[in-house]
Amino acid sequence: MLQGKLITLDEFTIQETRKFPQATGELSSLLRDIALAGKVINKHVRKAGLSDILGKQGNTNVQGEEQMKLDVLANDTLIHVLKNSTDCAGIASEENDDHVSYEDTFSANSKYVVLFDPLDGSSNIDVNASIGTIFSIYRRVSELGKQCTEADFLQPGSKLMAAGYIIYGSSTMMVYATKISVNGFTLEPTIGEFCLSHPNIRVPENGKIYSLNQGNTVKFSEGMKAYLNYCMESKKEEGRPYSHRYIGSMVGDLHRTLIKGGIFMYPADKSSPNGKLRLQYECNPMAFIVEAAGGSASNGTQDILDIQPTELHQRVPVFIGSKNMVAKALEFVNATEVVTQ
Ligand code: P6P
Repeated sequence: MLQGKLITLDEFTIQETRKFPQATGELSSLLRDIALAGKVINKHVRKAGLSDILGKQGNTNVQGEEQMKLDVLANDTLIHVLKNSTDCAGIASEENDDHVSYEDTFSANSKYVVLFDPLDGSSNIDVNASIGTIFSIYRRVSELGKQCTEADFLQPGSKLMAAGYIIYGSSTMMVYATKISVNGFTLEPTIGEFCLSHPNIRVPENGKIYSLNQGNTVKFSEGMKAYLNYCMESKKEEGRPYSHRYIGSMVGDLHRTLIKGGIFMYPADKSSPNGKLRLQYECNPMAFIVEAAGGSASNGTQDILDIQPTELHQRVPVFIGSKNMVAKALEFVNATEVVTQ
């Protein structure tokens, strides 16, 4: 609510478009389509406990992960809505082996492609914890009028035009970033519109929360173990010991980090040398959002957004959040000798 008036997502994106005379409104239209898909998914998530939509689909996805019924519904919804968009040439999804190129003339002449994790954190569906849809929007590099190519979907995060997520939590919010700013919109269910509720989100440079699956500690590097000890060391003047918060849903953990500050990590470990999270539709969009809000995102040695993808479903370690906390974590992780406290 700004100056007592609700600003809808559409009104906001139109205002933003007006700032760029050369803008065509295609990106705004694509964001509207993604928001529509989010509203449809939200409808099913909100009543999941009452309809036969909970539980497992009975098959596994390209990741070898058991698909939840809502995963499949969310994936199908996004593919269908974006196929009918006039601004999307094709998609890639966590749930699909390969990218999908839309063949109708409108789509083939569209200049954007979209990658998404349709329902991240789906293991939380049955226990009613926050889950989310994560999306990335790139300008295609293949020729307009032709089919999309793999290269369209293997661009580094630094080439992103926009990225965002929809979090199905205590309220349903859509947060998206361009290189200019990060803004959050809360779904007002009585009018079915996402309305501006968190203008110009900035990540605090420092925070008091560290977030990771501490159950993996025995498999971490010595540097990573040293950093965890640092987090738990009681240094009141530096706000330590930090609090540990971990939902096991990247969107939930990252949304808290974006709003309150802190650091979220999914490091490499002995059994997962590249960590668990996927570069193209989890880490890159989240890194784009967090860095646009003034935070940092690294794989431990390189800015996430600078990584040149080689495979659609590749995984990367991730350290993301408040700039100063990420810097401190990397000091420990990359130390050649034990960092003093
Ligand atoms: P773990 C959910 O399955 C997910 O992809 C992310 O949303 C989440 O951050 C991570 O995996 C949780 O993984 O190994 O801690 O259960």
